[in-house]
Amino acid sequence: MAIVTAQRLITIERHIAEQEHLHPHATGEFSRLLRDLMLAFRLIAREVSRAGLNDILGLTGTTNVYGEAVRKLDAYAHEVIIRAMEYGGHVCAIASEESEGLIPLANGRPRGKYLLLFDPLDGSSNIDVNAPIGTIFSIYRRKHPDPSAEVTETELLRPGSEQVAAGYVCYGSSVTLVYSTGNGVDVFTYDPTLGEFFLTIEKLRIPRRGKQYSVNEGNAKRWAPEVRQYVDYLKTPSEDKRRPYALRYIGTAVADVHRALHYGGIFMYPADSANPSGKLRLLYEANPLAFLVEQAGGRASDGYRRILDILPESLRQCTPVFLGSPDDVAEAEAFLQRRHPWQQGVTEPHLQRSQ
Ligand code: P6P
Repeated sequence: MAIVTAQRLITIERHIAEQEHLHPHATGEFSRLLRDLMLAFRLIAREVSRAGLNDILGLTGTTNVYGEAVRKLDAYAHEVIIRAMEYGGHVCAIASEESEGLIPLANGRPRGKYLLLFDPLDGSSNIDVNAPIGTIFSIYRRKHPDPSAEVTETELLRPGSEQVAAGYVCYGSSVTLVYSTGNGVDVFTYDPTLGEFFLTIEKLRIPRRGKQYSVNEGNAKRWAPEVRQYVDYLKTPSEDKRRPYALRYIGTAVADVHRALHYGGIFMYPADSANPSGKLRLLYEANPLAFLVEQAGGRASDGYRRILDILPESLRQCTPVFLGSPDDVAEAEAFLQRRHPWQQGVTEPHLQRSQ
């Protein structure tokens, strides 16, 4: 992992162009799709930075497909991404967490070979209190033999392992773009005075293990006993001082995963009695975040299997998520699968030897 000083002046445009040269058969269409997305992110970043000033806080008065109140910034981000994709003409289908099914693309515009799924504004309940929020995107290449055939919803039900790119923008104290095309994870920081995303971390690598865990402990009474045991384990001081872990929870998956990517540790949204399949959406949140975590050397699981191997059955499907440092996620899986020594009452020294 290399911290890149802005003096190298590698903008996202230069980076995309350099990545394109790595693929001799590239037509440039994928690069143009990414550039269209970056335009949308600049527009969203501008509105987020002015949210308190331009009457864009608050609710639209509508609800999304999950019955959640849609906030104005949600709606703005949703529209901007759709319009950027329609104009660019490099996608043949788009689907948003905020909408039901495929989003019809305007007639008369060219259609490309890519499928885009996105969460326009992740963590929108944090908008009105100036806490970090994010945009998440996931890109697949269409596999249908007949490019002229109408795209059907089932074509988007692809395992996350088939993503050709995924990323997020975290609108926090600074605006950060984190994305991967399968060749590691690169981090860009936005300079609003120039409207440029500058490469600031090249090939980000997540620590093998961290000292922070991120989960909504308010759900603890509704978790399975194995999840409670794992979190109790993290909170129990250990002889090697590795535990207790610190709890950090923002309530925006993008921000909680962004911290785990940098500091290590684990972000989790387990299943609970109110959300038996977890809360995070597989296609719009879990898959792109899992893709990035794995590309950074981390591990991404639903507690039992690799998230990127899950074959989706519906666009709105949810999944439990355990994302982060490989050793931390493997330890969480051991608890969920009831094979961790601590669950058999093994004391610390044996525990350390067995890990
Ligand atoms: P809770 C945001 O609404 C979101 O989908 C994720 O970004 C976040 O991790 C989770 O929900 C927070 O859920 O139940 O802790 O408020």
